[in-house]
Amino acid sequence: MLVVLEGGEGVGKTTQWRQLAQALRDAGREVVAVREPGGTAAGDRVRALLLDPDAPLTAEAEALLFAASRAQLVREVIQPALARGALVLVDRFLLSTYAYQGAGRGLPMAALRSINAVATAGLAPTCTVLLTLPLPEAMARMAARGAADRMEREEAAFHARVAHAFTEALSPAWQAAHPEVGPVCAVDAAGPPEVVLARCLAVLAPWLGAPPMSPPMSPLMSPPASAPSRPAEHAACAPRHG
Ligand code: Z5A
Repeated sequence: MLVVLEGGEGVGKTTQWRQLAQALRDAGREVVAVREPGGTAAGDRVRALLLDPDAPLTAEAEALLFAASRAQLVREVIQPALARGALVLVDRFLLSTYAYQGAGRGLPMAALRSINAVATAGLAPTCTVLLTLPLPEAMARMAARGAADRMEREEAAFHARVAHAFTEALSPAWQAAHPEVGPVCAVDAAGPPEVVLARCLAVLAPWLGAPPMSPPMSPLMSPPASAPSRPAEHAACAPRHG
């Protein structure tokens, strides 16, 4: 399984990425948790360049650098981990490129899809969990955190375009037109981290099925009674709140 966590900045995605990895490990799964950009020695150098506020980049160079980091991560980490049966949990993936470089920067989607088909080697996520939070609330979380990187310093209109693109990705029509992104499931990111974690696990339950090892199983890992044993179609992850 390749599980991706997505969302605009300030939604608490990285907090959930850590907690989700731990919850799945506690349930006996081998979890490889990586973040984009980065996750490899080369990718971490690319990440430093991409986030450096003192290194201006053209939109095209930025898109190619994100794709370069992804190409390295897919081949060096993700493919080998999937081949041995591990669950790979990625903090951001292809959908971020579509939202930030496509909607945010205004680069042509056809070009982004083309370079990223090379970067991902055709690998589509099993499921993308999209954390949602009203923009002002997300911005308040970021402001409370302090220092902003190059992307976070973009103007409010840029972040609004990104947020709109993420919302658009939740529509069945958008997902049908972008099969390389796989199913995208919304999770309400409001509330304490442990509540958000429970929502993430509930949304993933149809894919996770039974844990590979016998109990102890966290109550959070219990699939809801109504959850199908496997995802039949994208509608299986209709947005769930509360
Ligand atoms: N990017 C791109 O443009 N194109 C691409 O293809 C890819 C990425 C892959 C990566 O930066 C940047 O690259 C990102 C998109 C772009 N830029 N932006 N802007 P990053 O990895 O450094 O940052 P990030 O991905 O945006 O996430 P983050 O900084 O980790 O923020 P976050 O996802 O919101 O996570 P957080 O650190 O867990 O939470 C933010 C704050 O809220 C923090 O102080 C937490 O303590 C707090 N928090 C977390 N959860 C809660 C709850 N539940 N309640 C209250 N407060 C909370």
